[in-house]
Amino acid sequence: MDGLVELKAVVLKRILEAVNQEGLENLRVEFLGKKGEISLKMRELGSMSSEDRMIFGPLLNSIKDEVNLALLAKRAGLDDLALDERLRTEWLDVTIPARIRATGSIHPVSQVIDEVTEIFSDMGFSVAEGPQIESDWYNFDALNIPSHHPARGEMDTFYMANSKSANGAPNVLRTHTSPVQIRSMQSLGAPIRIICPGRVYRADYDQTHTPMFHQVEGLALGKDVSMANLKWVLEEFVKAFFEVNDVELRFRASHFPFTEPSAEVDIRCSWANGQLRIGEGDDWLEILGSGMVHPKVLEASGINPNKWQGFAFGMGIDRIAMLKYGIPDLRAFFDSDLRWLRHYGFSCLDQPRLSAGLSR
Ligand code: 2NL
Repeated sequence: MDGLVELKAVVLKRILEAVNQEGLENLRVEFLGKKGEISLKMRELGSMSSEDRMIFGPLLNSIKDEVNLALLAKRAGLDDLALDERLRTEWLDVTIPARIRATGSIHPVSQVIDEVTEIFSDMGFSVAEGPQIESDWYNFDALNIPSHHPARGEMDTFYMANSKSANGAPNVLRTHTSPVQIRSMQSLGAPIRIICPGRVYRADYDQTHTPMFHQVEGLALGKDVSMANLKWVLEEFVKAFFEVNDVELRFRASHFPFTEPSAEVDIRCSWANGQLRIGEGDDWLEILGSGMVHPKVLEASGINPNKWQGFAFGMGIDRIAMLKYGIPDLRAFFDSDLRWLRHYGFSCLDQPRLSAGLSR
């Protein structure tokens, strides 16, 4: 156990002289690691006489503590030096203009769905959604369109090659969102007030048709819900959506298999220099189809037609988006052209809010 004091002096001196954290760590291992010089000496205490241990034990411990303290102090000192060096050499020019970041925009279809949802929510309608691949029962039979019915042919239905429903008939891409309403009537029963916005599909492609487009249908059932309620709801909707105080609706007798009676609804408008004005003028603009839900449709949906009645309507979202925002070409809706999206898209902050200015 000779030379402990000298050993301590050597270790402390070398710690003081260390120039970086790595050198310091090497010193720690050299003296205090498992096979370090000081650690080995600690181990020798075990084979000493108790008198010797009384002397060397405390001495070794104090040396170990001192060395540890020196290591800590030096480590902190080296950290400070490293920080000073970084502060001296690293710098940041906070006056450089920020890089321009790409921002997305809200597609007019999404914007209009949000607007329609806001307006109908205010009148007590909830939003329902459902599958885009449907059985022919939900898409046709439940809506009083049996398999021989000409409406099946007129709909330009897409049939799924690899997907069959329970009765063996091929599934279809839904041609309207009505199946969502059938499903909602089955699960929620009556009374009910819902709108169903979503994608629909028909094999048709020209200037005014795309094979995928968007529809919103509405349904209200109660004990005494009538065409009068339909008229009020649609008037309120048109006024809020087109932001006009007054509007005149024209109900034209029509025919759909799923409503009886049925009406197509036009709104009074004018087209002056290619600019659409709602609520004034001598023109009429067709915006939707509607009617009282056919008793057979209620029955198919598990609702007693002797107890409940109500109205339904359907309109094209893409079409009313084009009308409201003056978008000339339907096909551009689905081209994903960034220039088009920047021009016709909406800011995420441009949220439709009835309370904030839509005139009613
Ligand atoms: C149109 C016509 C319409 C409906 C959709 C409907 C749904 C159920 C029951 C009864 Cl579940 N009717 N929907 C009713 C009338 C017309 O859409 O020309 N849409 C663009």
